[in-house]
Amino acid sequence: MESKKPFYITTPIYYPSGKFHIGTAYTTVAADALKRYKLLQGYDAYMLTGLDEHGQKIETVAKEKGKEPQEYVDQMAAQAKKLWETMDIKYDDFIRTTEPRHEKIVQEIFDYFMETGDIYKGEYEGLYCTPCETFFTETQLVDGKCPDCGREVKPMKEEAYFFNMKKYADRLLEYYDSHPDFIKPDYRKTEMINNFIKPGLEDLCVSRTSFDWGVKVKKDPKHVVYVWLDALTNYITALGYKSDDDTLFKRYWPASVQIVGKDIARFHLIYWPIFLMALGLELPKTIMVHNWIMMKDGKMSKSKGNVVYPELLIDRYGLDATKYFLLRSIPVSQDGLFTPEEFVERFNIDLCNDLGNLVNRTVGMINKYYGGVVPSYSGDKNDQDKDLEDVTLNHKYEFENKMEELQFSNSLGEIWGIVSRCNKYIDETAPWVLAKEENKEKLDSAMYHLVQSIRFVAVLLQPFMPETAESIFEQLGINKPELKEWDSIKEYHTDLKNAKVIEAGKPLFARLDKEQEIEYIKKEMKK
Ligand code: ME8
Repeated sequence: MESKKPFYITTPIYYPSGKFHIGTAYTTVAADALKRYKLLQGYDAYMLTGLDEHGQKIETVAKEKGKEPQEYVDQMAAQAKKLWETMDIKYDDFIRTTEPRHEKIVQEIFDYFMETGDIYKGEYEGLYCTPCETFFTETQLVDGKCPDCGREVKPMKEEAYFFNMKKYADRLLEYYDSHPDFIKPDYRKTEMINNFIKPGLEDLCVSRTSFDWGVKVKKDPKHVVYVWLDALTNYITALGYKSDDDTLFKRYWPASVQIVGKDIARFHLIYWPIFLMALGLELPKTIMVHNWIMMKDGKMSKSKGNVVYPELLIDRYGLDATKYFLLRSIPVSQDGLFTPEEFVERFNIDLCNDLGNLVNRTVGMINKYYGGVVPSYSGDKNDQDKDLEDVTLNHKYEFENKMEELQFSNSLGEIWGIVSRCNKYIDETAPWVLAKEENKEKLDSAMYHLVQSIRFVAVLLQPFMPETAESIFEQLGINKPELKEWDSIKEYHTDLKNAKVIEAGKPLFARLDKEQEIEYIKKEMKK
């Protein structure tokens, strides 16, 4: 294990303020796919997720439910872990900000910043949005409301500690400049510079006295640490930073990829790197900001009755189809849209027609013409075969590039590029005609090439749709582990000797009745 290169991936830690919907699940599903991809490539990939359990918002929600905050977050933590288990998320650690291992280090970090002078005492007067736990100035408001969530803000004044952000603004800009991979996609960097840094970075208020559900400032316990300073440090406290055992920190920090949604980009692209600079630590290699999954009528919200929970889709359509839709639906440059129509359409077209039929037809033909045994290949390829080889390798190459850019939807698009080319290849070669003409050489080559290209599809699909990938391997009779590995698709040709497809191919996905399923999803959403 030590010889493998470490690759540390984090998701944001979620607010346990309610049940997670498909939008919130997105970040974690994406991180999980990235982790599986890096494992496939031979990295020692380590993934962290968890819960952001402090702050006024959580205190209020707990009260509304008639519970003590700790009792409430304990219950929510169990619920979150259960969802990740249902979704087969392979996280390595689940941090909760109420754990002593985290709270103790947050206090030490706060003390340290007081000692270095990065944190100083002052008085805060401003407009506060409770759900977002953020102060705003008049000019930052949109129509007099919170620019992030659109809710009412109220005037508040309190003695508070501040973090000297201004001091670091130039260093941050220089860092952005000299580290082109730090922010992905690139346009988020421009947003940060133009919207927040250039207009002048304000010092950040990092303590509160108006409530006490949080980490107490050790030297001034009527203050609790601002929930964002508390929360952001989870990425290092989970690794044992400043603790008696910092083995994980030494191994995995700096993070390779930190994935966050667009609403929390500012906290991760400005405050987080500045806190790290102030601690004298290295910055993460890449922070990836993704767009959101939206509904036709805007954001998902209980009050609108337009919320889709992952369980609804998983129970009826399976985990892989749900993951596929999530990862396929958010483009790099804009929000993705969930509609029941689009979900059912993608299921029927991408999964049943394109992928499912391809595997099914191929297995069927090998059974029919070869009694199930994949024919060997004489090496005498024609133009169609050569083209299929080139297109397959090219999509694989592009897949790698897109994964490097953390463009999950486009990466899946590359896999489907191979799928479409295979379907076209079947039409072009018309194996049933070759069989009739007894053109054995060409038929051998066609079946062999289809199996190889579908094998590429299955290898590349493993991080995203592991069950489907396994089912494809099984149907093609590819049992040898080395034929499922990343290295096995370095080159097109591999030894398929003894591969025997299953006797009766099973459809990977059963076609949905469009009208009926759209109705079903709509009805369940209203519940
Ligand atoms: O922000 N589509 O937690 P959170 C895609 N506790 N992603 C979405 C989404 C949607 N419709 N709705 C939410 C917090 N998300 C903080 C993080 S980290 C130190 C602290 C994403 O529970 C959102 O962008 O509000 C974020 O990445 C994640 O869900 C958790 O959001």
